[in-house]
Amino acid sequence: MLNETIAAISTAHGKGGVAIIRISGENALEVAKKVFCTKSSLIEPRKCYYGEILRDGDIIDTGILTYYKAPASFTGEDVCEIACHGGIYVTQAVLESVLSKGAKMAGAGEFTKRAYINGKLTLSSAEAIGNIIDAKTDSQLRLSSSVARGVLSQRVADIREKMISLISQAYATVDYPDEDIEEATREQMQNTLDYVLRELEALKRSYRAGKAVSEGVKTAVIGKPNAGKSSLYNMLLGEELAIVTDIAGTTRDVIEHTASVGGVTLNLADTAGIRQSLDTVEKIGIERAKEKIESSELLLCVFDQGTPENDEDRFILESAKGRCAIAIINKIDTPPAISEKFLEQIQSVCQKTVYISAKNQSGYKELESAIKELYDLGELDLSNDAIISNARQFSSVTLALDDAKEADEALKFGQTPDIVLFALEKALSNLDMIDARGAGEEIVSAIFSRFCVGK
Ligand SMILES: Nc1nc2c(ncn2[C@@H]2O[C@H](COP(=O)(O)OP(=O)(O)OP(=O)(O)O)[C@@H](O)[C@H]2O)c(=O)[nH]1
Ligand SMILES: [Mg+2]
Repeated sequence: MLNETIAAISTAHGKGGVAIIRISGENALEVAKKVFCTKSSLIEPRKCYYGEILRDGDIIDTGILTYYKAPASFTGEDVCEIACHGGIYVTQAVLESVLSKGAKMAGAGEFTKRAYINGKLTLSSAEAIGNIIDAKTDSQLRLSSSVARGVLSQRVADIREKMISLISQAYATVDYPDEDIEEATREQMQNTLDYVLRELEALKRSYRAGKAVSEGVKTAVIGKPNAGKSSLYNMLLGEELAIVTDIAGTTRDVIEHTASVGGVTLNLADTAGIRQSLDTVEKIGIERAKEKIESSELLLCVFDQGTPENDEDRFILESAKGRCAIAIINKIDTPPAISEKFLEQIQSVCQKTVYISAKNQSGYKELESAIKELYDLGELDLSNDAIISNARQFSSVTLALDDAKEADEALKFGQTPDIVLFALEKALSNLDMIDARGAGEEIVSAIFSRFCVGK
């Protein structure tokens, strides 16, 4: 029930300097006062009070109480936060004391869910708070922090406002079904609709970058034995994670780690060099490498410029056909032996070609730029542009865009206003799913259950 007062430890579980126990709900202050004893008789909002923390009448710690009065709090309800010393046992004891005085243990993400229900956060902002907590790279942090601040919600609200004005214009004409939409109104509607279409298209496009940052791109490093795949893998990860030797066939198992390159999150797999082999273990590794080629979204195809191309190189290039692939011409510190003709073929198959020396760690910047460009990160500002970053938002935008296109056709072909209106209303309800004005309880619960308890 929403009006129950809930409590949880909001800081990380483990030993630390300070821990915070958060209480939210109608009785937050009443519960806090039973546990926290301070000299001031009046607890005012937005002030901190030093005092003693009690459990069963005994002082168990000293700490700070902060009171946020509804609606000016994270959840929009009355909130009290007790900061105590950050030991595992003492924090648990303070929480138990709070629970014994009438608060109920909060579920996963329950504070944030209440903030959403009380209109303090939109659904995409709430989701983004979860992503801030989970962020592992700088660009993930910048993107989720911008969505949490409401940059995306603001853009969606702006498009929504334009759609509502279109709908009200269509309604005004639908009352006179025998008449066509007046020319001046039609023109005005067309202008607004063009704007809506442009904005929805830009949002839809932004998913390529948003997804590449937030979810990451499944990437396989492939090439013939000894091309320098593992050397490149280590260069991208900034660590010697894969074994590098001059023995062809060093890597057998697929090795996987995550790297952030040019802001793009690469879920990187190093693979066995592909060749005809009689060795049982190597053969299994090569099979796995081939499976990785199939299941990856991006291929980093490594070619050794110091050796003439052979069937193994040709197999790699063949695998890259029709795929998203970057050619890495490695070992540029050695005399070139690869043919010009083959280099031309590489360039015509792969979206980008980059020259590097993995051994000397040169060419990283060029590869970074290539990846950045491939995922549109050169054009977008992660901190300030409206970017969609998950499948739920993408599906809403795509559906809304399709409906808006339907409305556009109806308007252009002079259809009756009710047809235009029907398409516009569908577009609006699909767009509204982003910030879930119409999202069902199931979607909302699924989003908040990803959070930890205390958030
Ligand atoms: N000169 C030179 N040697 C390189 C370069 N990159 C890698 N090598 C050398 O090439 C050999 C093979 O490198 P690896 O990174 O193990 O190659 P690999 O493609 O992973 O090889 P397998 O796992 O056997 O398929 C090693 O001796 C590396 O030091 C480079 O840019 N220049
Ligand atoms: Mg290797």
